[in-house]
Amino acid sequence: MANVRVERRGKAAILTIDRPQALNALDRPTMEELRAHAEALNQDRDLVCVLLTGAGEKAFVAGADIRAMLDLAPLDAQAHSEAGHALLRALLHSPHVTIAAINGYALGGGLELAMACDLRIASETAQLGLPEVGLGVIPGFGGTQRLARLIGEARAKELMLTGERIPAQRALELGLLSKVVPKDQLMKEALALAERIAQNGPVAVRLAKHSLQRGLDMPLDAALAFEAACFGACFATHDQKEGMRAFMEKRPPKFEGR
Ligand code: DAK
Repeated sequence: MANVRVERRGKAAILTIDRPQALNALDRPTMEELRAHAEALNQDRDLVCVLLTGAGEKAFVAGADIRAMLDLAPLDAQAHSEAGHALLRALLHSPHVTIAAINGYALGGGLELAMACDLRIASETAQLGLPEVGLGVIPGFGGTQRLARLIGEARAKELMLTGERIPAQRALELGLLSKVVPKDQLMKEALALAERIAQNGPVAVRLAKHSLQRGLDMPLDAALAFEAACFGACFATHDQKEGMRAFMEKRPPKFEGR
């Protein structure tokens, strides 16, 4: 049975994780399905944004599937981990802007999945946390690294070492979310954000993301050199000429994504 649904809305695609019986927890088939969809969408040059959300009102993703992990043998756990990393790579290296629309619990692997997205907006009823230490494991899906990069070392350590859940409003204050909205507005707001991004030059959006994302893993000097190269690449595009000409001619630009 399919655990992930895909819908197109203009320049955006919505991936919905749909395993309500386990609060959308990620078992191996779901991770693989999600990766396959993400990889296919990565090839689609008409898209600008990919939204990720959970089915139902209760959960975005309540973590990796604990039942499925309980009795894993070490080699199976390794394969499980590799499947997880392949999924993260598909999201992290996406040419599109990835937006997590967090509609409920985003716990453990669920929060890690959301943190692998470029942007996160949540409904005011969402709760976020990394409860792994309470299960005798550590966050192994990027959580020990990405949370600190997003909200700073001290706050990340507090969240991760207590394993506590925090409400969306607190996550907003910490800088983990960019917006919190009433739950019936979540998809509307996420799609509006996607639409706003899609009005810009598609190549510039892709290169801006690429420059920021790759630059985070480099020393500042190298990152600035990379930024300069990406800036230069913009000047090989039709959209740079069009964007600047449209400004001079006081009209809206007609971007072509080339
Ligand atoms: N796994 C499996 N089933 C889950 C689940 C999960 N993470 N979360 C919920 N469920 C299931 C429950 O077992 C229950 O099933 P039945 O008993 O009805 O069969 C059903 O969903 C409804 O859940 P509850 O009855 O518990 O609902 P409540 O409203 O009372 O509580 C809750 C909601 C979200 C607070 C609670 O369900 C909960 O605490 N869930 C577990 C949250 C959690 O600890 N998540 C972290 C899991 S560890 C990696 C990849 C990923 C990871 C690590 C490495 N690699 C690639 C290396 C990630 C690890 C984790 O995420």
